[in-house]
Amino acid sequence: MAQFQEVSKLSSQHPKPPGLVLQYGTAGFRSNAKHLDHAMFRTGLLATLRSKKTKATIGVMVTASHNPEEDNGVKLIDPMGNMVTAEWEGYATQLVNAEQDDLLIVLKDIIEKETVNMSQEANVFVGKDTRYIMLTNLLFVNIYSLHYMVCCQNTQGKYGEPTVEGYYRKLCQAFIQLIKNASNCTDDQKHLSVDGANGIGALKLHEMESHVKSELQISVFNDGSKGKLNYECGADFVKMQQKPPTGMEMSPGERCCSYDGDADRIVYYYTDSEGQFHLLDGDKIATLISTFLKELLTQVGLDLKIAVVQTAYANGSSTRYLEDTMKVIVRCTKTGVKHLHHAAQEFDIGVYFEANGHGTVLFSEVAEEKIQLLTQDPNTNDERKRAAQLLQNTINVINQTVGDAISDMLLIEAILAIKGMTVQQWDAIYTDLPNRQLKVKVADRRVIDTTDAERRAVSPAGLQEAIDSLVKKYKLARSFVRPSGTEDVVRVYAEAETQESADALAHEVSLAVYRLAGGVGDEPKPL
Ligand code: G16
Repeated sequence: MAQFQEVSKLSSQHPKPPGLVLQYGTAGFRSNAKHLDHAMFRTGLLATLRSKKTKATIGVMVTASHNPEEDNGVKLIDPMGNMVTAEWEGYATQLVNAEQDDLLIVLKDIIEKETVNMSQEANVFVGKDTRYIMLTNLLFVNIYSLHYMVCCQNTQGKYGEPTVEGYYRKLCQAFIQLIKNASNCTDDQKHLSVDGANGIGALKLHEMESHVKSELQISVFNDGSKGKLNYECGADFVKMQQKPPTGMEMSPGERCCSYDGDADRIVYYYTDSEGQFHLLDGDKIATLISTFLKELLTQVGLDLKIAVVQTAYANGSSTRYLEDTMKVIVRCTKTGVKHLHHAAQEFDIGVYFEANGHGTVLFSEVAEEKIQLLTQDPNTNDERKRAAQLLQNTINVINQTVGDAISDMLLIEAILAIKGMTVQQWDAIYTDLPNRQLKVKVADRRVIDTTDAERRAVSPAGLQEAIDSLVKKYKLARSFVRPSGTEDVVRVYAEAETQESADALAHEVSLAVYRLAGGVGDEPKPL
C-alpha cells in the first residue's frame, strides 16, 4: 500500500538509535531530546491510528514538563482530554522500540488487533511547551491547554469553545462570577506573584491577564525573557528544595505561587517575618478545595459523595486531617495523573492532587445535573441558590480534562477571597510533617518493583525489610522508594517528626537503595 511505503520512507529519516529502549512512563516518553526524534515521529503515527480507531480528534503533547531544558517528551491525549489508555501506552512502547526493519510489521499488527479502518480520516491536535523542537515537518499549534481543546472538539463545543481565547473566556468568566461573592478584598489580597518557571505558563498568563485584571493583579517572574526553563525555579524546584525560586521578589507574608515548565502544576508559598519559608503544596490545595466544596454541599443540601485522591507522596498530616477532621473519603493511587484521574471518576466529586501540585476536580454528570437544577429551581431559597451557583462556577473555572496551573490558581484565588482567608490561615489548617525527597542513580531502575500504590517494594530482595527497620528508628516516620517514570532515577521519600529525622531517614533509605538495587556513581552522602 502506498501509505506504508511512504511511512517506511519517512521513518528512515527519523532513525531509531540502535539499542535504545524507551518506556512509555508516568507521562509518556521522556529522555534527552537528542534521543527522541524517532519517538516523536512514531508517536505521531500512533496518534493517527488512535484517531482513526476512535473516529475522534487525538492530542499529541510535546513536553518534558518539569525535566531540565535538554530533555523532551511526548504523550498522547485521548478524545475526552484524558491520558491515552494503558493498552495504547503498550502499543506506543512497542512501536517506538521496534527496529527500523520491523516498524511496518508492528504498525500492521496494531492495525489488525484494533481493527483500524485505514480509510477513516484522522485528526490530530499537536501542542508543545517552550522547548526547542527539532522536528520541522510537523505543523505545531502553540497551544497550552491541549487536553481542554481536544475535549471541546470531541464534544462539539459542549465543554467549551476549542480555541485558546475560548478557554480563557470560560475560565475568567467563571472566576469573575465566583469573586463577586467575596467582600472587602484589600489590594494586597488581590495581588499575586507568579513564578512562571521560564516556561509556557508565563506567556499564557500575560495573554490572560486582561480578562481578570479588575479582580486579580498578577506579577510574573521567571517569564522566560532571560532565565533557563525550570532552572532553579518552577514548582518542582520549589517543592523538592523547599525554598523560593531564584528570580522572584518576595516580601514577608506575601502570597506567591510557582508553575512548572508546561504549567500543569502549581504550588503556593510565602516567607514569614523571620524569613522562614512555608510551602503550600498539592496536599494543602486539595484540603482547601475539598473543604470549600464540602461546605457548599452542606449549604445546598445535596447528598453527593466527595473524595480526595492522593499518592504515597501525600504528607501524613494531610491524610490524617482529611480523614479524621474533615471526614472525607481518601484514596491512594500510584504516581501519575492518569491513575488519580481514574480513581477520582468513581465519586460524585473527586478532588485529586499529587503533592507536587498536579491536580484538578472532577464532577460526575449526575452531580453537574443536580447542581444545575438547583440554580434554576424557583423554590430554592437564596442561601441554597447562592451555594449552588458557587458550585456551578467552580465547575466552570476548573479544567476537568486534566489539572492546569492557571485554572487551579483561579479557583484557589477565588476560594481564598470568598472565605476571606490569608495564605497564613490556609497554611495553618494543619501542619505538615517534615519530609525529604531524594534521588538515587542505579544501573537499571526497573529492578525496583512496588505494590500497595507504590508504598512497598517487592524487589530487590531485602529492600523493603531494610526500609521497615530504618523507619522504626524514628517517630511518626514513613518512607518508600519507587522508580521514576520520567527521569532515570529511583525516588526516595521520607517523613518524620523532625526535619533532622526526615533527612537522616531519607539518606539511610537512599543508601539501602544504592547497596541493594545496583547504585552507580558515589554513595549518597548525608544531607
Ligand atoms: C509527571 C506526571 C506526574 C508525576 C511526575 C513525576 O509530571 O504527570 O503525575 O508526579 O511526572 O513522576 P515520576 O516520579 O514518575 O518521575 P510532569 O509535571 O513532569 O508532567
